[in-house]
Amino acid sequence: MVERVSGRVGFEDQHLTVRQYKRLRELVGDQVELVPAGGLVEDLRAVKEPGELQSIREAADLADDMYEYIQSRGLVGRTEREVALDVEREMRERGAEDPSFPSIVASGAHGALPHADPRDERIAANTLVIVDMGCRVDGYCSDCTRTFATGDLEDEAIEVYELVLAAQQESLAAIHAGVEGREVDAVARNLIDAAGHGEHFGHGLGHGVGLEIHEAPRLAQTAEAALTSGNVVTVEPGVYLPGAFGVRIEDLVIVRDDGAEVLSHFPKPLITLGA
Ligand SMILES: [Mn+2]
Repeated sequence: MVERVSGRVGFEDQHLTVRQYKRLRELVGDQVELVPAGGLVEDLRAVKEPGELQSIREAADLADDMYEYIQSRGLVGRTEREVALDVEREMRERGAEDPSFPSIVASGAHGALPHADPRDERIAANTLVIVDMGCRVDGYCSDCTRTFATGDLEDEAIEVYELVLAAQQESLAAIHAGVEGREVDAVARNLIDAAGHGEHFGHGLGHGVGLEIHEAPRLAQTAEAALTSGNVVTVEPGVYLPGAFGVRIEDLVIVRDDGAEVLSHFPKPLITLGA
């Protein structure tokens, strides 16, 4: 028998089903006001405690190690799926609970799809390959993207790579507690716009990372919330040329009062990997 009480009770309105809500409504009785409070926990979660930061740091370190592993194994001649499965097996061997999301390995024109699934296609020489993956450690996610070359590239691919790298570094430098998410997004977007690729950067600059791979806060054109010390966000501009190639470079960072502490350490200048 549930004791009848009065007052206000917050409930999680983003995931609670209608059926569960009706059951809750019955259980708490008429004297209780149910208040949608789905953003409450996410807002609390957006500022990480030291123990949470330690887990995220370990997850980011493991992702760094995975990029070194990819570098040691080469890309040319392997299928995208082979590379993705190999890295996911290896991260588990080294202590990850899981990948923090299905790994993306996308070569050539397939890289122009920001959320590409790895295919049973062999990776060719002389193209670009986007690798976007993360590891889960103690329940906490990491997220990192690097774009590799597999040989000689056309000038346009090199120019786009340098543009994305500049946008990534300049927007990283714009991060500190107090800046709005949309202001950081604008730093990268303005640079990419000015180079004539505004229409080829079709997603937000970044997102919060924690227990979930996508959580608060956002770095996007509509993100008015100011960043807070202890937020953990990605910074991941991309340029995608349909039918040709894509470039994305992503670091995971902790927002601090005076800047961004970058947790992703794998080098960002263009690296060429052979077989
Ligand atoms: Mn990401």
